This record gives sequence, C-alpha cells and structure tokens, in this order.
Amino acid sequence: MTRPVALLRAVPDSFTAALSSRHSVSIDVAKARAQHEAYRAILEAGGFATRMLPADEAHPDCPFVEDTAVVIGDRALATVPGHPSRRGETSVVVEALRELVRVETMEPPATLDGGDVLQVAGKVFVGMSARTNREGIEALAGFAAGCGRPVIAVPVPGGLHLKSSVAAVGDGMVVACGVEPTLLEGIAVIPLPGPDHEAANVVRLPDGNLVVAAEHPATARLLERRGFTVVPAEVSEFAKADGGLTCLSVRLRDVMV
Ligand code: CIR
Repeated sequence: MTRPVALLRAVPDSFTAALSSRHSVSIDVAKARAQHEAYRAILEAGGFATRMLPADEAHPDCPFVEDTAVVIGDRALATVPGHPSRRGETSVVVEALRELVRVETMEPPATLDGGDVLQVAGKVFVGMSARTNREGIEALAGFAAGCGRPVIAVPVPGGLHLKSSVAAVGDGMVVACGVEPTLLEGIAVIPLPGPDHEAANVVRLPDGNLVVAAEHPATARLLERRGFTVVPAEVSEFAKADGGLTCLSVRLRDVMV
C-alpha cells in the first residue's frame, strides 16, 4: 500500500538556541526529541510515510522544516526563509525533495516562510508576515500559477506566521483564531475563541484525523464536537521556540511512496 510522504528534520543539540520570542524559557532538548519522535509516530499511524532528514547543528531551527518549502501537487518551491539565520536550512531539504518532486527555487530578495502558506480548497493563502515579503509572495504566485492555483495574500492576525492562527481541517474548512472569515473567501471557518492563536495550528492526517497540541485541550474538544477524531501531541518544547505542529513537517499529500 502506498502512502503520502512527510519530511521531518531531526532536533540538533543546538535547538536550545532556536529563535524565540519567549526569551526567559529554556528548551529541554531530550524532551524535544521525545516529542518529535512521538509526532513522527502519529504521522505514520495516520497514514504518512515519514522521512527524517539529519539535524544540522549550525541551524538550531532546522526541525521547523515546513518553512523551507512549499509543495503543490508534484512540484515544490524551495523558499528563502525570512530570518537570515535560517537561510542555510534549505539545501538538504532541496536534495530530499528532488528525489520526490520537481523543485523550483526562490531567489533573494524574495523571502517566504512555508508557515505562511495555507492550502485549502484549491487555493493558496499567504500571510503577509514579518518573514514573508512582497517579492516572496510574487514568487509564490508565479509558482502556484504554474500549478493552476490562485494565491491570495492575507494579513497575519497574530503569532509568527499565518498558520500560527489558521489550519486546514478538511476540504474547504479551516479552524482559525482571530482570522476575519471574509478574508478566506469560500472557506468554512471554525472559529476558536483565543487568546492563544497557536491553538489553531493543527495537522490533518491522511486518515482524516486531526493532530492537536496536547497543550490546547479546548481546541480538541471543539473539533471533537464538530465530529473530528483528535490525536493529541505534546509539543511544549517546540512552542517555546514559537513553533507548532505544522512547522515540524513538509507534507507531500499527492506524492505516494
Ligand atoms: C523561527 O522563529 O523561525 C522558529 N523559531 C519557529 C518557526 C516556526 N515555524 C512555523 O510556524 N512554520
């Protein structure tokens, strides 16, 4: 039986130095590795074939692999991550992607983090965040046009990236915190009350179940009331570095292995 692929990247010892807006918290690397392994097991159980790329000590944020590439169908766009310290993360990801899909590369001055790209109902929404600039959005639009997908730029309501506040939960449906529903034209929005935007960062598994951060039980309850089956995952150590569930993988939903 073939399965869609998800790429992950292992946690380096240097993860304690990952970028973070929460300066007073210290990251437990052993705990982060255990959480990462459990996350991988959840993706596998839910139907993904996972591939683990090696950690890179020179790049503390490398486990947040989602930011380095945008995949549409059988094509990928390698990004120029918005933070300068993260730019060297892409090369290993590009090598891995080349074994699976056709890869295009974004060039500076364009910058874009994959965490700003939300794909739902055949549309590509992109957050105008501090990490994703106008040139990055134009580069994404050119790439997506080649895949027959429109790109719609939207403001980021809170957190680091667009997907810090909104994630796809089904065909044409998202869960979102603080997102003005009219911005996501044609998409059904399950609103989350907040105040924590990251509570909306969930991963949809191939089997239809949703991975929800164990730190956000209210999100789990709300999605269960909507009829979803929820799989909790602990990601406390990644949250300390402003990361969530989607950040930890690049999901190639149409690439079967
Ligand atoms: C950063 O600041 O770039 C990382 N510490 C967190 C990246 C999170 N990535 C994501 O939401 N896609």
